[in-house]
Amino acid sequence: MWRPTFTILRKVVLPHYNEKSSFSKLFYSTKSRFPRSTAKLTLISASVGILVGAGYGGYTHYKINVKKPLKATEVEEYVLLKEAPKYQAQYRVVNDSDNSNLELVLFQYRTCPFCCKVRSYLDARGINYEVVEVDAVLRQAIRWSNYKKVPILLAKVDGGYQQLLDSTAIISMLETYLRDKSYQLSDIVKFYPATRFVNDSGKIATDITNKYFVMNNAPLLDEKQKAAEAEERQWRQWADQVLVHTLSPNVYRTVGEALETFKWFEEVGGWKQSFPAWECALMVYVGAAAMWIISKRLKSRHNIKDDVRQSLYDAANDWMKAIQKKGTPFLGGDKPNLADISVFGVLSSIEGCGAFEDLKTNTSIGQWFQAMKMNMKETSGKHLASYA
Ligand SMILES: N[C@@H](CCC(=O)N[C@@H](CS)C(=O)NCC(=O)O)C(=O)O
Repeated sequence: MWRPTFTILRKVVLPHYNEKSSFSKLFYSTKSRFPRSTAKLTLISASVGILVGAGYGGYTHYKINVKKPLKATEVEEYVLLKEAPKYQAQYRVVNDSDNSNLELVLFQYRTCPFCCKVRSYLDARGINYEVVEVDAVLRQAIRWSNYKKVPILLAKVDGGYQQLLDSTAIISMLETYLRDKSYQLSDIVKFYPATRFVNDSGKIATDITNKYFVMNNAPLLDEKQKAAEAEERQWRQWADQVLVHTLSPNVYRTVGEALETFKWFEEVGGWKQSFPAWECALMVYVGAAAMWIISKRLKSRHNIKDDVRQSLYDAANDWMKAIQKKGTPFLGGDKPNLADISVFGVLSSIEGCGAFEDLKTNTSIGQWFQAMKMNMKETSGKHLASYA
């Protein structure tokens, strides 16, 4: 990546040392039009600029190609930690009837749709867990991890702590575990290889193979069950690839809405209890400004309509149509399936925003959302302040 810049560097800088070269003629032709000191200054500025450019190019090259070599699978994300990283839990969720034998810590942003999705799953399955709120600007609480996003779920396993990543993969892995507890989560991650790749923006991204699949050793499914599983996968995918992209342009639609949204994040995320005042202010004001700007880019990247609310309503209507077609309270029938849990989780991330109120007023999704909430209440544990 930085080689072309290096070639330019040689061509421009070397004549400086060898005034008799053909390039020096070029330089001197410039000299005839500018005073020597101006020309010198120009050359020095250009050289410094090029050196900085070359340095940055070299650094980027190093970051992409040397420090983090691209490997197809087996990336360091799944390294087993011998010891738990130091963390300060904000609260824990305790369900006395949890028999999962899991010890989990969720590193999250309270209102990140992917984190909400994981919490919805844990609550729907009545699993105990601790929650660590991560500062979205400084991200100190996940410094220990080489995965730079949330959610990260840390699970105690034999011999250490297993990091699980990607909300959808986390849900599939836990569901696989609950169906057959003879496997440890450190074995189950092997069914879900993590792959690194450079995305369209030139950044290194991680994706997880098989993430929409729940593994099991059950005998072959009949056609009806197969169709139900395929439908569940399809809507889980829709939650990640369609629904989630309608959120940011809606909750950060104007500067005012972005600020209101971040103030709600601060309140429900318990930021004031977890971070000093200056860090809260940084998160609220820098976050709101950044997200207001970014949301405009996200709007065009994901083909959201100019009337952004309409895209949100369209998504909700598509989802409700699928449920109405089934004639049951949930897509999963009388009980929510993983698609219901995922859609609920994603939507719950904007529950305190004006956009969510508008959504309930303008579509019929409110009734399903309320039914999900009631369902979740029956299964989820109690929230207890952290003892840490
Ligand atoms: N595919 C991932 C996406 C996770 C993700 O994008 N999380 C965002 C927060 S909503 C994040 O951590 N972004 C990086 C950052 O904040 O710097 C998942 O489903 O967990």
